[in-house]
Amino acid sequence: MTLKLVSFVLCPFVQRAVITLREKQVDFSIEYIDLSAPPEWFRVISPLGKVPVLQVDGEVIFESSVIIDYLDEVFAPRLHPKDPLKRAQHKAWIEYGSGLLMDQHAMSAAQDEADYLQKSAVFRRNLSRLASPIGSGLFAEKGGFSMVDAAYAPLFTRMDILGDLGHVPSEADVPEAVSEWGKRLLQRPSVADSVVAGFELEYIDYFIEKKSWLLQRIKASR
Ligand SMILES: N[C@@H](CCC(=O)N[C@@H](CS)C(=O)NCC(=O)O)C(=O)O
Repeated sequence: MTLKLVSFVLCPFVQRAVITLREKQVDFSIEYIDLSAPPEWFRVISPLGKVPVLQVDGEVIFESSVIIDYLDEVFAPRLHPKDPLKRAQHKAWIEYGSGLLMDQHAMSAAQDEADYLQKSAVFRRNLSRLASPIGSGLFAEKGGFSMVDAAYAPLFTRMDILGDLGHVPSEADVPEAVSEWGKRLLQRPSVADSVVAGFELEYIDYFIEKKSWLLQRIKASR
């Protein structure tokens, strides 16, 4: 079976699939495209014009949650919970995590202070809701790592970069259970290996080019 992932170098949704493939030790190739000028072949195969796209022997799958579900069905070890109710709950929280990734992007891309403050409040409010499923043990799985971990790790990769740059939400703003979870995920080799070398700089440059209020401010203060 030949697996090819179509990616944009900074995309957190692609990163979910990369982490899953690394956890399962499955060989795959990856092709990075420029989303601001996508190649014609990508327009043809991607109905939504979005990455990730996974090509399995040339057949196309899109939407990160569908891709990771497929990978979980086909390759061991199983990362979703066996119990159908718990699995459904994890999938629901993975969907919630997709919204959080969008909130995080919106906050980083905000063009002025007022917009930033509004987007950052939404991000922090939505982030704090994670304290409940973490606190109840919903995300704890016997194997130590589950699909919900793979789906949320990209959020923490970006929070970690912003945190290193001195950005809020600081530790004080993030429920402890959430930041502890993030720290644990970032130590996982599959997560550390899920982005390109020099990712941090690419991430910063991307948002500076997009005239991000936050990143420009951080850059100016360094
Ligand atoms: N719901 C999608 C979201 C994917 C997504 O938003 N990808 C972004 C890059 S991170 C994209 O391809 N954007 C291009 C566009 O919207 O035109 C998924 O989970 O795969």
